[in-house]
Amino acid sequence: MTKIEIPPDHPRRVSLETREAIIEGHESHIVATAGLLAHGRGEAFDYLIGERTTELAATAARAAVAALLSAKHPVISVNGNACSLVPEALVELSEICGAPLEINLFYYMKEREDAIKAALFAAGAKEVLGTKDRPSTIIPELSSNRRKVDPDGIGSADVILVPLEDGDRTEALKAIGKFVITIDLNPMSRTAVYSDITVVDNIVRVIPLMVELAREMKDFPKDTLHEIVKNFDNTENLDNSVRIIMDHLAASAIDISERRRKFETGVRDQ
Ligand code: PTJ
Repeated sequence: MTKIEIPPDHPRRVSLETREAIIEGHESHIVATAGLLAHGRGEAFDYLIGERTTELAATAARAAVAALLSAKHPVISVNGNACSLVPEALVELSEICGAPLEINLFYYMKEREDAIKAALFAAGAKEVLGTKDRPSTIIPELSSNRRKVDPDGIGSADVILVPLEDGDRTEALKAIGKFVITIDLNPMSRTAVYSDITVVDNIVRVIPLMVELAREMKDFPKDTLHEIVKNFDNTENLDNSVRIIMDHLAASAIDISERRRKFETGVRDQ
């Protein structure tokens, strides 16, 4: 398929470019077909939060970075969508936090694993866990493909970052005592609700932000990092994230007549 040129002044350029990245990822076997649908659901929620990193999300991202930096054995789990959208930022975050990258796929296919591994190495990764040539161990609480994990990665991790997850795995990881951080644009998803820290934001914006935060916080004393994690309240975070969506919807409804008026006078919006 030929890549379309998105005009620089297109009002929805960022969103369209992100779509292109996901489509390309699908064509090169990184992204599962279901990953395209998952992305569409994410886009809809992103629209509802105003396609921006809210203050709440920035606070959650800070707590997430504090948890990764203060962990004994942190791991970053990588699926097709995350790899296609933010490969370089994932590698950087992994390096600063000393958190190995582990491929863990719901829709497992050897060609997808190979494509993701190649993309991570091309993005600068020196090591990738969770591949077929490595030992594996089983999470008994889980029946999907994701039950196979790397003993040097998720198998022995205390803190795991699982961007864009399915609820079953988060539930299983919690059942075996892991501290789970997720990034999910839907604050009502099972993953969002079961996790210890949920960053309600688009991975495209927030993984680069987490890289910046990790650089800034990497020399913080452990006590300070633990304190940041302890003071974070995920229930409050999720309640307020849903409220942001409701407020945004209410404001958008009021705004419709104004947008129609502007459109009629030739002013474009998003
Ligand atoms: O690569 P695989 O085989 O491991 O499969 C990955 C997918 C994403 C297909 C799989 O994990 C899946 O089916 O996920 P779900 O259950 O559809 O959940 C995905 C969640 O991520 C949904 O709640 C979406 O709203 C959210 N989401 C989608 N795109 C983004 C996102 N959250 C943050 N940033 C995004 N860009």
